[in-house]
Amino acid sequence: MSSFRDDAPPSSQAQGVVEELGWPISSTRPLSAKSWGSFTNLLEQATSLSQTMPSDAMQAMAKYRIAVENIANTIVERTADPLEGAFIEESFAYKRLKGACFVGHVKTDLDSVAGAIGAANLFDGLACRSEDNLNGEITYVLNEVANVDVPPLFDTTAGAGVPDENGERRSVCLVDHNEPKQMVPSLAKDMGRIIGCIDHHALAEGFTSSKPLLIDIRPWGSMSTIITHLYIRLSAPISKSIARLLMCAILSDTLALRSVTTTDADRFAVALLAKLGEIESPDTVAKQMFKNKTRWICNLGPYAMVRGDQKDFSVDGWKMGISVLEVTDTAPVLAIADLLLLELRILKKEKGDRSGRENDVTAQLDFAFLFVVDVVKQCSVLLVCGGREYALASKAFPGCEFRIAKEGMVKAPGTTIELNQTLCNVGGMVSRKAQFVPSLSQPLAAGFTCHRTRVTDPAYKQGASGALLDRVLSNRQAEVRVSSESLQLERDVKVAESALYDQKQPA
Ligand SMILES: [Mn+2]
Repeated sequence: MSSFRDDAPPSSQAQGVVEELGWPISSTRPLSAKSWGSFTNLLEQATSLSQTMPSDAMQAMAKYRIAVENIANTIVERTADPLEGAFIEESFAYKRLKGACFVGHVKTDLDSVAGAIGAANLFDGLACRSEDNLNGEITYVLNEVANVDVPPLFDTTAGAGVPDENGERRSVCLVDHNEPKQMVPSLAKDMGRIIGCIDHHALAEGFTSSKPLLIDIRPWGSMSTIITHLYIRLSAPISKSIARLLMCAILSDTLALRSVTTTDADRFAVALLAKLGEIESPDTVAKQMFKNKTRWICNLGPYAMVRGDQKDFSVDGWKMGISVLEVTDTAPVLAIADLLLLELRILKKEKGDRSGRENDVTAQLDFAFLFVVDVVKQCSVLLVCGGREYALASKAFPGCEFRIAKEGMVKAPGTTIELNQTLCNVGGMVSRKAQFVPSLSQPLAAGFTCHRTRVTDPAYKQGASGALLDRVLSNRQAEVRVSSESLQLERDVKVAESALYDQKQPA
């Protein structure tokens, strides 16, 4: 069945597994329809590599070595003399992205920023960042790996958020998101400007348009993989700097190609970009990236740690918020687990905050979860901030061990959860999109009930601690301020804590 095996030279058995899999693609012969046929066989054989190679990035490099060398060599010639396919793509499909403004999602990440820069470079456009603060991973990669400028802020940049000297604003192409909730707020109110979307997320219900858009959404592990693919399809040269930037973004989104969201497209792109970026060990770069991100995350303080990478989901009328912290070491995060649990409780309430007016309980969350992902060991723990969360987590992660989130904690967060239920070890799960959300959604979709009804239910009643916490928050007794010492966002936790924890067990 496999022409790869039938045609294999007899000596191939003696060669290394990588060499064997590479045959008959040659780094000197140009790729042809025939050799791409063998490439398909090569992909089918790929699983046999997993036991023999030390890391996923090394596997990818080995697996695609010959194909990568081939493309790296020919891509320069193709720039001068584009393939017909590239000519057609550029003339017809992608012409409308020329000169556009490219911008990623708020609560931004490396994939969003790198993808915007990569796309703007490809289409002669303007890359913008969606918000002011960039995490430690983004600044590390921009400044120290890729050596590119930090893109300007969308809202204050001429041609992006404000008109340029000719009074004009560019068309916008979204990268790495399509949900209005994740757009720069000024853009979400002005979606008519959007002419394109390059993304790797599920299509959101709220994403509509009055005119047809150019949409390139692929089920790959990173949006920057799609941008890499576009460079190749359009026969465009990939500079060392852009190659490094895109490679880092793919490593970031796929946790160094180890997340379940990783596809062969991502592995191939990393192998190619490492070659073009002259990076010998993507793993070493990834480790540095994750270390910089961890240091940055742990310096944020509990308020920002809970809100930095937080998304809301709704299943069968239940509303849950899921925060994720990806770190190389979970110890410094769990050392402040008590404060994180408190912030999760406050976050649920905060969603109903109507600046000064009475809290809109129906806009609150039913559940708030925080997953602490260990990107080195590729496993996660879940912080469980209350009785509802415990009820759902114990159904969503059956058989997983629950324990106390922080040794020495003395008060459980609420009257319907015990101290030894405040952390759940969910094991080898690491992906919000592919694992956390589906696991938590499943029981909700299957008729979940607990001691409370949905917050949107007219019959919903908060518990005593919830009601008191509401009052504390609306009286601004635990307001968030910038600490003059640490420059972290901080609040008077004592008053919030006593509202939450000092309630008598209901009779
Ligand atoms: Mn992404």
